[in-house]
Amino acid sequence: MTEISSGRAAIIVDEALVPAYTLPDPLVSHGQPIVSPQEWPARRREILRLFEQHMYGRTPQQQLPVHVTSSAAAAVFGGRATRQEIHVAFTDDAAGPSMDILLYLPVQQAPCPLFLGLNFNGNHSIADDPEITISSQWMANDPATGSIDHRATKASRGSQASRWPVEQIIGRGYGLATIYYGDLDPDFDDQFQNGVQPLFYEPGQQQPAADQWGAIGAWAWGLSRALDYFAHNPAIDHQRVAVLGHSRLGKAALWAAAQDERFALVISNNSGCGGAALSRRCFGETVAHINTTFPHWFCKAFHRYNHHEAELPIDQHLLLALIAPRPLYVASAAEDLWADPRGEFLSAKHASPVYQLLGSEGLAAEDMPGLSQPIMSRIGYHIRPGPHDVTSYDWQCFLDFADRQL
Ligand code: GTR
Repeated sequence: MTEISSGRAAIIVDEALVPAYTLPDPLVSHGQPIVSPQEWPARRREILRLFEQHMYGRTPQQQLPVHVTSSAAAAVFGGRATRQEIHVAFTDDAAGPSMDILLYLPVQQAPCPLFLGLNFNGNHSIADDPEITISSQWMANDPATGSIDHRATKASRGSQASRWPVEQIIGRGYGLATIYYGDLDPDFDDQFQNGVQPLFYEPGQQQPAADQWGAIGAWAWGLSRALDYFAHNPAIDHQRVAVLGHSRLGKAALWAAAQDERFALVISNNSGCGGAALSRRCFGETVAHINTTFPHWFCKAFHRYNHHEAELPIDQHLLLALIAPRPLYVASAAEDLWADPRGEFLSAKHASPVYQLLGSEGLAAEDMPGLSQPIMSRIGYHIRPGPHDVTSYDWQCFLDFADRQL
């Protein structure tokens, strides 16, 4: 065991210490091999149920009485794009749970493809633009001041701009939509009293049952509600929406696309444990670490796998297989050992047989590529130098991948 950084539990960061493991086969159901594409939808449903029951929890299917209001579209970037704020209220109560979509669209004739992703610090943090409403939601801390008064200040405008190269995205012909993840469920353990979960409680219910959704489920649900809205906006090609996310929000993006097949392309950036990385490797963050530090992220049933990864009926290559045959890109960072880059690569590789069954190429690599040598097959992958983050190099690869695959 090696201590990776102070304040974090001791973790395995040495390949030699990875335990021997056997992964569940995506193409075997109840001992029977899946040999034709026609058999995949039933196997897909079975895998999805397993993720619901044992890991992320079930997402409610009831439709809410959504109310959408939009600000006027303002011209930005010298008239090359518009910026708009879309308020989506989930109930008839204007003060009830809601989300705000910050939407940038290139000015063009045809409906445009779009990247959609949740952000960590409020929509106002992605660009230094005084016209963007400052989030009034609960915030873990203000990235600009380090203040933990749990509300954002003006100083945090644009504090996350390096992760959101809006002008570059627009220049490549894509729109960008982002939502503060705390609109859907503020990221702390309050036994699910705030956020969208209570909207779905049965009479007398106080919190989700052991197999019902946690925070990641709620964040993923919000991504699908954004997609509902895109289908009503004629400027957006809602059949070409790429959903992406970094870290915990990468986990949410993968889970959203696994459940909702309307997402045309998925990008996981450094999503790690509970995202793209294989749980059974126990490399970096483990199931026990994540459930202890973030008891509200997954369903309660997942906690029984703390230190018992081998008993999981699923592993994360099966989550990636649920995306098939849609394009999927997995991005790792070399210094981000907590997220297990090799585990992310192997997961993509072991999802490939499902892509191949469906007539697509999967990941066109047997071994992990070198640094900054992106693989751009139907499942794409790169590992770049540097720490846990979203960099302009990552975006360059995401845009190149979308150009090829969307
Ligand atoms: C870490 C967590 C990771 C990852 C990360 C993030 O503390 O252990 O699973 O989600 O946070 O979201 O930045």
